[in-house]
Amino acid sequence: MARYDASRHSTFTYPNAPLPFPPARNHPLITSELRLASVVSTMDAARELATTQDYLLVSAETQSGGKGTRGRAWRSPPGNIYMTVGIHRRRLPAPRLALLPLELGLHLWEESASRVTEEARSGLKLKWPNDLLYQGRKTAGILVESFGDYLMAGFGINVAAAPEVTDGGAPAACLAEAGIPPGSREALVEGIYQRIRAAESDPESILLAWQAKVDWDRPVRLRDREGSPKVTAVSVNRHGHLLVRHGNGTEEWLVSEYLL
Ligand code: BT5
Repeated sequence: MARYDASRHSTFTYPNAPLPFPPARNHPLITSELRLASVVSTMDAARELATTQDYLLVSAETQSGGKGTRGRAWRSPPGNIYMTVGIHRRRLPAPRLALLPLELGLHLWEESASRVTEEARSGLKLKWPNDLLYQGRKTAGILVESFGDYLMAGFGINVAAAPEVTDGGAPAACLAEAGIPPGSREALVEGIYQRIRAAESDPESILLAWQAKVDWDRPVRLRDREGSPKVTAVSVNRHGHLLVRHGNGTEEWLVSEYLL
């Protein structure tokens, strides 16, 4: 079994990575933030805000056309978090870019876990590449889109409400069930945004931290494959790809696949 083992990959060499990483400290960080009441999707609003900033943040109270991956809809009632963080490519050297989905999931886990009750914390897990689950039910999802010089990372986090899922997706949960105090929304938004801006973690520590937050025993389904086959996650590599084992014992690396 080949779960990621830091001792076997102790040196990460990315000869083509733009330097410096993180960018020089004397380079001022240029950012923009926008808080909105209601939008169609914070992904679209973020595109309008993007100019040349290093990072930008758009958040909204509700969305009328929230988007998931592959054209799926993201249900967006009030009380939850809908935010998009834009990251300029100059802040995304190759090693960070490769593991960005896992890095984003980790920020989400850290900020959520630090606010729920101690007993609930062990029920919070990540699912590849970056869903947050509480007791096995989907609590948050992240959509990453490319737009010009930016990668736009959209976070939908069920804080107060777990909407009913009627399109064949997994059932939802919300952080209120895990005891997050009312009124935590803004701090959670800000916490995730700060973590993304301050991220300095090296690939190795991202992989190790990420692995520790996954429920490896939980079988997952490949939602977009015929018959939604059930697979078991085996390991993750340093490109952020996931190795899964099928029922017949064959193994396959997933690069980008939706798991139910
Ligand atoms: C995701 O897609 O998980 C990415 C969701 C990203 C939403 C954020 S909100 C802020 C920003 N603006 C946007 O317009 N989008 C981003 P995916 O893995 O494809 O999951 C979508 C599936 O999750 C749906 O097909 C449903 O089955 C289920 N679902 C929909 N709404 C949900 C919710 N609120 N909670 C849990 N599951 C939900």
